[in-house]
Amino acid sequence: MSTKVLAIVLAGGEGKRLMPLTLDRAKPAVPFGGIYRLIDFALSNIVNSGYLRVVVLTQYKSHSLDKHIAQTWRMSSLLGNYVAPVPAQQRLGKHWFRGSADAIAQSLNLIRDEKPDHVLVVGADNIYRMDFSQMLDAHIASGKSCTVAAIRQPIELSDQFGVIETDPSDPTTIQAFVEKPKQTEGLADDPTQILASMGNYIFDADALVEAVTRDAEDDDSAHDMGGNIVPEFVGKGDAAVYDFIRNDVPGSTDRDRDYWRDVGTLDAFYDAHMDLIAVHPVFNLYNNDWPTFTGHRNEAPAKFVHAGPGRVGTAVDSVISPGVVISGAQVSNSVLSPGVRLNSWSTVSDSVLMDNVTVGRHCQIHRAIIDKDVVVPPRTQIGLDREKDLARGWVVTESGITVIGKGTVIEP
Ligand code: ADQ
Repeated sequence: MSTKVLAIVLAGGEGKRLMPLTLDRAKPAVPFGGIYRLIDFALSNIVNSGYLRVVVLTQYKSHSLDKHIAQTWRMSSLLGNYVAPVPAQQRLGKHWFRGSADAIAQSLNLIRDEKPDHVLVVGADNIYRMDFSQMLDAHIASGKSCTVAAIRQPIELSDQFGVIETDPSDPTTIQAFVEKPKQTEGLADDPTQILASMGNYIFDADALVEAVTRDAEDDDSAHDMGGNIVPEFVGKGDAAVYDFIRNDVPGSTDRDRDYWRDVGTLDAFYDAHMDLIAVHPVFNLYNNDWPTFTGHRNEAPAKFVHAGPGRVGTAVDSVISPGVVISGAQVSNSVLSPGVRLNSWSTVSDSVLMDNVTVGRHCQIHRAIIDKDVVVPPRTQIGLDREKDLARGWVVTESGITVIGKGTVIEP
């Protein structure tokens, strides 16, 4: 059935828990996987699903996000297709976006102009592959006005997700939806798990416009999609659930077909990188049937240099981007972004190095995330001694990953 779809990407999140990576960029603009930004995964899913009219709602420190979208996601306007970043419009008063529903309320003119039958609303901070056209088919078949995509998650994480309870006599209908509950019960067939909202929704356009308009006038509302809008549809018996594991994306394997990661914390962000470099990756970047698009700088190929006796430049079990030069240094289990330079007698293991990080001679870097443009002076140790790293002002996560913010000047 042919239906007109407008896709809205919610990209205004502040990403406090990803500090210092979000110190001067919005969370969806955080680099991921060597050459991507987080938002590339949501946008690639949308365009691979065949939806080419896309608005990206931004607000917080959106400069590098806007730049990335303008440079990478320019589309041929010949057919009226676009990916357009839209900052908070302040159409409803002089505030920026409050919650995510307010972001949509302030941009309702976009829906009125485009006149879609359905609106796909997705978050911008998750790593996964999904064909939204299959979700749309299920949405239409359900006869409901709202469909929420869902995946099972460990019950300990229930306070990070919208938790869905389905109707036992009609498992596609959502009976209850609680946003980030402190305590909840597990699923009947597995008490260790909950059914979590993925933060992706499809609405009948008219019903969405009506709901966010009403919500905007409610001073008691937090104006949040998960906290306010979805529960309202659920309360009317008008919300369906779409089970993500039914989604079958071209080219996916048994290992990665139901991969979905919320990379809201530094540890989750780090773990998702390690998923990429596993020998049999649980998330396969090399699926050309469902490509992840991004912008490339014009970079020379990666180069590995034998710099002298005992100074062989190598990398194993690693993802190495163009423009990297590994000269007499050893890299393992790591992800290196474009322009990284490593010098002799240094080792980098279990780490993520972003664009243009330069590492001098005789350095040891282990279990670290180093943001763009950091210069690591010779003989520096990072990630070997938690207390020393903290004393130098770096962030060390609960699981012991040392994180160094963009452009940090490291004293020799
Ligand atoms: P969270 O991700 O915690 O939970 P939220 O902080 O609202 O919810 O972020 C959702 C998306 O909206 C993100 O992509 C964020 O960048 C964006 N966003 C937030 N505020 C915005 C604003 N004012 N303007 C524009 N964009 C904004 C959500 C759901 C849960 C679900 C999880 C799954 O609320 O129910 O389980 O996602 O990750």
